[in-house]
Amino acid sequence: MQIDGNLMKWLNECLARGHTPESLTTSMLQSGWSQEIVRVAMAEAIGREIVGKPGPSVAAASRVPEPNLTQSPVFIDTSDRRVDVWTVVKFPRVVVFGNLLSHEECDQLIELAQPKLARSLTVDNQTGGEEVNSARTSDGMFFERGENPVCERIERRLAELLNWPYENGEGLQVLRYRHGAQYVPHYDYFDPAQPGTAKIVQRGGQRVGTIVMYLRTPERGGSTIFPDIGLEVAPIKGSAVFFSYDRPYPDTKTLHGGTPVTLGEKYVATKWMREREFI
Ligand code: PD2
Ligand code: ZN
Repeated sequence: MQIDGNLMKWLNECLARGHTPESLTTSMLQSGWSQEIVRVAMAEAIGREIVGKPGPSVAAASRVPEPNLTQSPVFIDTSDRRVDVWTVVKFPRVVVFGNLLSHEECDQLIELAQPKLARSLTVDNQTGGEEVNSARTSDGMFFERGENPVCERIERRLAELLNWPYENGEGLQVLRYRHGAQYVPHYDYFDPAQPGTAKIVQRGGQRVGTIVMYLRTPERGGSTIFPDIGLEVAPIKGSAVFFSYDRPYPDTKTLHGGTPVTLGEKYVATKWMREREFI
């Protein structure tokens, strides 16, 4: 993000007059500057991120998974597969990959998931338990991390592609969307304001990244949308959309959803990545 020169000049003058970075951050936010601009401008002015009490205004940024995109590669070689880079968005960080999974791997995951597919549950923020959620009309199941050779192979590939430890990944989740099924826009991080979150994040900290891998292409609908940036990703078998969020707040612009499938059936496998080892 490029910060306007006048803003930087004003910020540096205020700092020179003795205003503290913290007080300036607060007053800029109160006067309506976006959190992202304030964060980036302040980091540029003082040469470090402001780390404060976690909260929407000055939340500390976590490290996040990130593919190596230096030199704008057209593909990325992992140990066992050449993955294509289709689309890159800087902020929010979104990368669409092609050829991440072979068609055989997609079919195998669908096959292995069948016995356990049931109406999707989502984490209940109030209790930290799970509940049926009308916002998500797909059917789903979780594999354990490394539950079978195909899961393990894919998870090791993802760890390499996204430069994020295998151990920090949750097990793969497979979702089936039948005709009309959708996933209304949501954030994948756990809301810090909810009472159940403290318990959930004991197992490896917050979620900091997501990759949704498409296992079956529907004929109509079923794209993954990012309403804040007007991005729509077509759910093509073998491809995937990755995005990361360095703090659990909406200013990450990672609101996303799955549009209704209007013809055919869509299957995805989702991998969520945590800050630390997921146990
Ligand atoms: O299937 C999707 O397109 C989708 C959309 C939003 C999946 C998820 N979120 C998810 O698994 O978190
Ligand atoms: Zn999601």
